[in-house]
Amino acid sequence: MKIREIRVIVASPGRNFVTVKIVTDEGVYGIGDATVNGREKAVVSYLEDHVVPCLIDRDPMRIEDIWQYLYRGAYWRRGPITMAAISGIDTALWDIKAKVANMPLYQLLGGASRTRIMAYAHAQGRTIEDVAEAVLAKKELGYVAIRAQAGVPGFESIYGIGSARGAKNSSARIKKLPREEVWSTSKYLAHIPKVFEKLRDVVGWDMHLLHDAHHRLTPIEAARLGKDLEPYRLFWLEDPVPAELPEGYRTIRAHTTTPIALGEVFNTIWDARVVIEEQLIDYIRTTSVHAGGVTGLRRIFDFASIYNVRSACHGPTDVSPVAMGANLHVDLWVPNFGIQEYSGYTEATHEMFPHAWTQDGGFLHPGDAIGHGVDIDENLAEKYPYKRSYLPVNRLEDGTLWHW
Ligand code: EZ4
Ligand code: CO
Repeated sequence: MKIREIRVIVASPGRNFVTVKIVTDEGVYGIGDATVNGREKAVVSYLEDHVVPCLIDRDPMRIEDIWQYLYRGAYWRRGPITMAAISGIDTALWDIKAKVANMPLYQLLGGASRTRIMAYAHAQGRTIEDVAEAVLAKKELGYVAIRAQAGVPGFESIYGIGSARGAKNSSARIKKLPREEVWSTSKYLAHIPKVFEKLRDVVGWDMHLLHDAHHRLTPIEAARLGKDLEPYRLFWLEDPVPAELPEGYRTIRAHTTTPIALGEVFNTIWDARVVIEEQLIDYIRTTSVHAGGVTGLRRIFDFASIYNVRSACHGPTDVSPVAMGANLHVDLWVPNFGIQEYSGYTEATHEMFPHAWTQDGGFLHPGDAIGHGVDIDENLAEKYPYKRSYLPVNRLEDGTLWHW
């Protein structure tokens, strides 16, 4: 079997997605997600100009060799663009291999370790009352785990939410440039424990509550927040500090028993090595589209398993239904499964990516279709052309650029 053609499909059914389709000379094809939110075209060029020509006529069964060829062979290793391109190719190749084997992908990985996959939903609101209402609405849908994000009094945007109507910088809106938000760590730290006090009053204790600090704190601030949140028994505190300096997590760990989740922006096992090896985190958030596909994810999760770190694939709206499907196959197999993020998709997105994976209340399942079970409707994709779009940027009250 040979790779005959690789198409890179860009479409925006509500948001931009980059999808790789690998077609073989025997007619079998596979698809993979290669989306990097806000930098989509860079991955398209990486694939079309540099990767695709190298793969035509290769044997699609040699997934590991192709992974190594694209990783080591580029000389310039790691990074989100390179790794999203590798991820798209890798996921499509696993789809092909599973189709050839006539099995759902999770069977190739070692089979199911569980019957269903616990997912967590997002709930957010500007006021504490609004968050409480949003959490109750998700509970009503059957979720047993919910991430709660609240507005901080005095600020317009609910931080960390890409789609929120945020700070008014209308010129940026007109030119379609990144929206700018305003942030104060001290106001946030004073407010957020009150949010979780209220949430425990409202939903009780039989519900996993999560919170995402979205990389905005320093280690000692995160340690303080973790301590202040201990009475509310969070499932986790996510991304408290940017992890370019992973040693900073030692400070957090030394001070609080609030579990820590990290890694949605990680691309490789090396990004995750220190925090896993030193047991500084409890959940590793790498996802198939950004961490090297099924091959990369499996390697990271196996490594994490020996350090009592559990899987928690990133699953926001910008991780396409294709990567979600691949994640769910890994989730069903992975022995050290923790949880799967699921923030849902627009109707148009579900239609454009017909998928075998299913949702039942707060639980997901990859389905039993052969391959990873997700497809792309290329005719529909043509109706949703690419639209330039950015994540917001964030500034302190004095104008200093901060982490979004
Ligand atoms: O901001 O996916 O946990 N989820 C998140 C996401 C990220 C976006 C970035 O593209 O933090 O909402
Ligand atoms: Co996050």
